[in-house]
Amino acid sequence: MAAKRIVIDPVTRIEGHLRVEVEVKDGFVTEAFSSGTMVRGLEIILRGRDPRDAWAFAERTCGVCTTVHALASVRSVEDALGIVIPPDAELIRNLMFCAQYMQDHVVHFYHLHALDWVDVVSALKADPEKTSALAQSISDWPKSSVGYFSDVQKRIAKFVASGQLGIFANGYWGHPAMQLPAEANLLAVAHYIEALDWQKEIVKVHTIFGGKNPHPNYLVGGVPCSLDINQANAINAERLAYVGKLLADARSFVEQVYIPDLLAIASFYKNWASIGGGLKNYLCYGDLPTNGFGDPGKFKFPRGAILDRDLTRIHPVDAHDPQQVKEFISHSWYQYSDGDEAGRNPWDGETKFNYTGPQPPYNQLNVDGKYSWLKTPRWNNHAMEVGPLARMLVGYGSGRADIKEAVDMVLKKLDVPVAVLFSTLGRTAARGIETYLVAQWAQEFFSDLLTNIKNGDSRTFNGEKWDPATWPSSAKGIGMSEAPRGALAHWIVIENEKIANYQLVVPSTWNASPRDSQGQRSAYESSLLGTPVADPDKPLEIIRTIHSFDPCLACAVHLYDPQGRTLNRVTIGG
Ligand code: NFE
Ligand code: MG
Repeated sequence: MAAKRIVIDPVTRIEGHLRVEVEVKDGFVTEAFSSGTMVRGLEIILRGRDPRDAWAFAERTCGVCTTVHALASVRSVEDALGIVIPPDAELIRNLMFCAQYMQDHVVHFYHLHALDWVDVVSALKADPEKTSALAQSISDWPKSSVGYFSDVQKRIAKFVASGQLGIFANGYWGHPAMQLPAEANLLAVAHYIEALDWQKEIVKVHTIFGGKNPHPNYLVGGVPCSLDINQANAINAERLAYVGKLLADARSFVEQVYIPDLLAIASFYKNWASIGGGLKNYLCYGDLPTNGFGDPGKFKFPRGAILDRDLTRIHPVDAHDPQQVKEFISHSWYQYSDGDEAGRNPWDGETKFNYTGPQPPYNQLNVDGKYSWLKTPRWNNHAMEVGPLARMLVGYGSGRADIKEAVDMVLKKLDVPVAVLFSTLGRTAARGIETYLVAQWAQEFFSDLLTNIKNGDSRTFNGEKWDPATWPSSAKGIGMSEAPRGALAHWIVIENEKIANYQLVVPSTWNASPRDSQGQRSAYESSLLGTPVADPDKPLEIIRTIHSFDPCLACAVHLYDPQGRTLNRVTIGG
């Protein structure tokens, strides 16, 4: 049989604009291409601005990972100027980070990814009594009565009967790759609805410490809030108690709803433990410092790289070595002043558009030339996967006891070996495992914060270098983080108190990028090879693997055209 090209554009239940093209032959994917079809422009907007203001612009890269670019930005300036933030500021940043993870990962699992595995229409056939028994067999979560599931089922029935599935429209219902029993489908749909409600609570941690969500406030040198348990206008005893309650409730939801659902659903999809592995290399900058960002040995998420899936060897990562991270553009709609073949370290990065497509035959990407708005980052010339799976593998390989215990707990419950992690299922499981850890770590950070306050330390800001007159005439820095979707870093060059260059290299850029100049595929393209496709008109299996990365193309492209011109008109031919 001849290869058939499938175009998915736009991929939905993601953030931003992603096009995926695959060749399918004899029921399997034989070739894959990933393209970011939108262009924005934060690098250009940031040039010439005060570095202390950069976070407020950079944070608008994305409303999904709504804090991470602000964090990377303030860290880049702190790194350039040698600013060390007070311990309480570090703890508050960590608490905001943890709140972000819990919200982002739960929303991804239920609202962006679950419907690839859960058949909403099948839930109508479920027996509420059996659903209740199933719910009670996997968790102590109180909302598990027969009446509760029967009510949820009636709500779904109303949607379906009206012919307007609303938020559930256009799913691949009844697809042969849907493998859950009706009762598991009903349980998951009930929790889809509960999670919608829950996620708006946990982000209140951001509103308390950062004034608002999305896009809470940040500050170079610390955090923009003051701690005083007795003051009405500060983070006082009442606000802190509220944070404590939010964190405890979040942990209950993660432990009693998210993790049991993940395990229950995964147990029916173990065949996905050998699909979608893709690249064999994983990269983490590490995050959640406990002794300042200068001491990565004490991060909760360790730093390091894995090559060729060898978990016995964690390679050191030093982003400050300009040879290690480079961005290539041979297949991206940009140009470099010294030619498009060699990579550039982001400190010397350039952002010049060079839109060349579409080319004949117009209905498919010009994959021999430029075909994406994403640049292609490489670590020591290796294509790397970043994200929850990379973090759990680097943690596991580093012998970190808490990470190992959590990973082993999940593997044991599913009765599968560690090698299953290298897959679509493993990627989705890793996201749940790290959420489980983060929910615990958040409570540790919170208790450390209370201890510091009790001991009389309420400093949240180091203003020693606030005045630009104290800065050197030129300085360079990197602000690293582990965003929910993976390794994130902002590279900043400061000249005469202003930003001379600013480059963001974000998780979805690593994972979703086009080939590099040597033709190496990045993570999405690589992971799709070999994927079975039962029905080319309903490419559910492709969506499963792409969604397992939790794509965010808004983050990945972070460029826009300042004149608002049409830069990309993609024609999809019939
Ligand atoms: Ni817009 Fe983001 C995250 C960043 S991109 S979601 O997490 O950075 O992958
Ligand atoms: Mg960039």
